[in-house]
Amino acid sequence: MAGRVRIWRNANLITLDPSREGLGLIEDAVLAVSGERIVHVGPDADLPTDFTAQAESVDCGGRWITPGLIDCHTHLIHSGNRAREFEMRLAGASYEEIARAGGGIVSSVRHVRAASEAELVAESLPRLDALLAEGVTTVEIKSGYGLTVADEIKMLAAARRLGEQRPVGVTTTYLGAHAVPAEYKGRNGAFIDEIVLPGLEAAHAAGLVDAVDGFCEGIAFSPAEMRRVFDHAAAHGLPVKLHADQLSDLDGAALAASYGALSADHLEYTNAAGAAAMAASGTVAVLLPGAYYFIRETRKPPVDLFRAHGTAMALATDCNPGTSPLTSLLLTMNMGATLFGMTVAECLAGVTREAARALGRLDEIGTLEVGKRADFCLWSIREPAELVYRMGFNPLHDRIFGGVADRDRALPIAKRGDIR
Ligand code: DI6
Ligand code: FE
Repeated sequence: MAGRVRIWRNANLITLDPSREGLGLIEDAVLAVSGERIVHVGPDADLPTDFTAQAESVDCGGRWITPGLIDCHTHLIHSGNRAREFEMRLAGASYEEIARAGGGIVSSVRHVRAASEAELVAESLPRLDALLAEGVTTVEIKSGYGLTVADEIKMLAAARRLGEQRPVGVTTTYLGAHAVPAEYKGRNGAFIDEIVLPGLEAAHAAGLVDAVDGFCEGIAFSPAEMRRVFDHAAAHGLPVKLHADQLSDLDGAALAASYGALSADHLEYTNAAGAAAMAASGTVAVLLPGAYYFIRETRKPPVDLFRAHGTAMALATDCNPGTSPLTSLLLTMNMGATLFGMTVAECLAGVTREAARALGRLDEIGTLEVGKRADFCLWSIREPAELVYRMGFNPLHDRIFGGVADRDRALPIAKRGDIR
């Protein structure tokens, strides 16, 4: 047997292994790890003796183990916040009044342009630490607040840097087609020609792009404009994702599916044909209840249609300063259940296996299976539903990334007061 083996015993496993039923539960189980990989998953009684002989073992005390949580849709890298704008909205201010007061997405763009890469990293680290403290082991991070070639690259480089500063997997998504900046107002086509497509090429050449995303909406980019971006992504062999049907039904889900997108996200206004097309193309529905809650949307994503068609569903925070200032995947699961009517099993799969699928990384992460990365969490709970049930309580006991437990490293968690 290669390498030193470490075994976690006396645990209950939520494996999410698709070859097992439901959550893939195994009680009184053992998880064995060698190096960065899982080498055995099963009931204690089945543990091969060569493991027990030479392995170092951790007694989990009957705790539960899940795969490491995966936040598959975030705008974690940003600068400044929009609390003032939030307060104005509470007081009844209109969109125009907020825009006139310098608020809205343009204010986030202004802050990101003014920040250095190091400042973006420093400002975003507390948000990342909040996610890690609740068991996140992989996070997707988008650009989209730079909206110049250099500033989009700066955001993606900052995202990669976060992954070097903390034990976490980071996947980067190029979101040049997020908004039209003031200097291109009314000239979407020119913005795509002069910034979005050249930015995609430059960021990709720098090795900073794992996927390409866009905001397909009346207030952002049309389906025809998104096709231009997706055609360019396809020409460079990059997978795509789409912010689709969030505020209106533009057939965004079907558009994403027609490009074999990894995911289509938001989807409050998605129709039956869109749900069916996504199921057929294996495009994951990434649901973002934090944004739904924060903007007080009333139209729910069509969860019943996704179930009926067999469309995979994931859940993510959409952490962003404008519509979802949320850094808790545990609360996101609770919202998926209470606001969208998802089951406990759907919520747990949504932040593990289905989130991995939405990132195109299911072969590596997202379930507890032999051969996958040893990214997992120990929870001080008595039953799986507790992870979805509580609001604002964190039962995480330990987080293991690549076989190494946070309890065995001096993990520098930035002071919560630092968050901006
Ligand atoms: N959908 C949203 O809700 C946000 N972006 C997106 O694509 C809004 C981002 C912001 O207001 O900063
Ligand atoms: Fe988003």
